[in-house]
Amino acid sequence: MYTLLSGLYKYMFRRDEYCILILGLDNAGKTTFLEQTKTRFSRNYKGMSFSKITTTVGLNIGTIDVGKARLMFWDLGGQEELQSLWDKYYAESHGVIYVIDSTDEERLSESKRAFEKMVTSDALEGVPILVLANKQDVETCLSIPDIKTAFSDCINKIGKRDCLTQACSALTGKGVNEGIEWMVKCVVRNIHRPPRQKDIK
Ligand SMILES: Nc1nc2c(ncn2[C@@H]2O[C@H](COP(=O)(O)OP(=O)(O)O)[C@@H](O)[C@H]2O)c(=O)[nH]1
Ligand SMILES: [Mg+2]
Repeated sequence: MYTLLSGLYKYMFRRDEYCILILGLDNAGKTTFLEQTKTRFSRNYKGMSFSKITTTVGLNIGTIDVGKARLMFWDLGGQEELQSLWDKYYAESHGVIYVIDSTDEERLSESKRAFEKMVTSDALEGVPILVLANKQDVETCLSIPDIKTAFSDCINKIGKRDCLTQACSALTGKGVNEGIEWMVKCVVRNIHRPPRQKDIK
């Protein structure tokens, strides 16, 4: 009887776990996005003040539950010397959130290069990518069409995977729920697909 009940309990409260990487150049707003996400999706989470967020040197982690899915976020440092560490996490990840600073036109091509490198990595084949055009609360920011144009020659490298460009403000929270809900839908759907090449090896 105990086994039956504990089995039922485990079944009812079981959550599938998914690892989501948060990538992008330093200062794009990755850590602010993670804090905003935790504040919105974790009932009792008392986030740190957004103004207290400082440069990420190592890695920030965070977990949220959405329905039956548990998302574990890894917010990796975006400075050039830390970008070489990103691919150490690729094989474990189910989704990528790539954050772009829409106010920084000067570094847009640098961001595109980092995106291109990430998206062509074999270890990420088929993994859904949410591109966040962040800082849309700033009036003078680049629009979604501007950003899509700047990234247009990456489109054929994205392949058949799910990819969405979402306007967002990590600071005000605009677009955050939409982005997370889209990601949940994609990773949950993917778990029922045949395994990725790297899982077969
Ligand atoms: N206006 C505005 N500023 C933002 C937004 N997101 C982040 N920032 C600011 O951008 C700076 C870098 O943010 P941070 O989260 O540390 O970036 P990270 O290096 O990618 O983790 C900080 O001063 C943030 O307050 C946003 O949506 N709008
Ligand atoms: Mg950071």
